[in-house]
Amino acid sequence: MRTTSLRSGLAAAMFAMFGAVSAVAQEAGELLGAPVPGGIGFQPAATELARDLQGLDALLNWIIGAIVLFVVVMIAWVIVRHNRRANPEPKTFTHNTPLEVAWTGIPILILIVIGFFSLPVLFKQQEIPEGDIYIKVTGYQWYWGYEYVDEGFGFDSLLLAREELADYGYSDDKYLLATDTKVVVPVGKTVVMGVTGADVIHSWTIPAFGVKQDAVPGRVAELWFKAEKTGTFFGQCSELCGKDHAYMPITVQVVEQDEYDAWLEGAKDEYALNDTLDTGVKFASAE
Ligand SMILES: [Cu+2]
Repeated sequence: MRTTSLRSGLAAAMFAMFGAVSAVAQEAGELLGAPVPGGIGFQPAATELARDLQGLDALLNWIIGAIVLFVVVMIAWVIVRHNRRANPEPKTFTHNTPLEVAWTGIPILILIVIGFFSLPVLFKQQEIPEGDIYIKVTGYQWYWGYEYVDEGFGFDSLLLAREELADYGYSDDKYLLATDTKVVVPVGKTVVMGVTGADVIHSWTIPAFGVKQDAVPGRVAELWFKAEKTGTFFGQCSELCGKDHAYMPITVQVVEQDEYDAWLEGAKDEYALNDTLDTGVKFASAE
């Protein structure tokens, strides 16, 4: 559809403009999706989805900044020009039709502009494409379980204690981020995850991928991502789920396709469930 491509083209141009700062940070930083001490921005984007939503965030910040500036200037103007000394005889009118039309119409226009850029980002996240790999992820109190539904294996993924980090090749600052097993996916492939909860509501996220999905018992909600760079990416449960909510991190490793194939062979043996595995997972997008 022509309007769609025009719209996404415009959106891309805006994101290129406002997203420039994060793109620079991306090249300077290491290719890891992890929080950094003192960091206040986003983690470097590792997917198109993350780039889009960071661009949208930048756009909204410009709009918010302009509105705040405008209001501050008006307040200052009122303070200086309309105080009792400067303006001893105040006017007493109560209506001003052009002004009322303006303060109704301009906010509507601003909202339309925001919607014009935000809805394509939302739809891109929510319209689940056909996946190359389907993974079911289940939130438990308090760890995550993963099933590679087409491969017939699955495993649980638990927090690494501080003293275990070095054994698994993580530095000390990855405490509360690193897990014993990790989700391994190939770079440049579409991964569709079916997210559910076994007990209470959890939430699965990888900030660098721009994905976050509540894990609700009795439902399989889907998210998708296509990682553009190899590396290790961390997330944490993002829905308060009980006393160990802070201790159920998420680790995803993105590798080249041949490394993935090799990992898959080993994982099938190591994590085999059984031959008649039927996880009962229904991916709506795969039907
Ligand atoms: Cu939680």
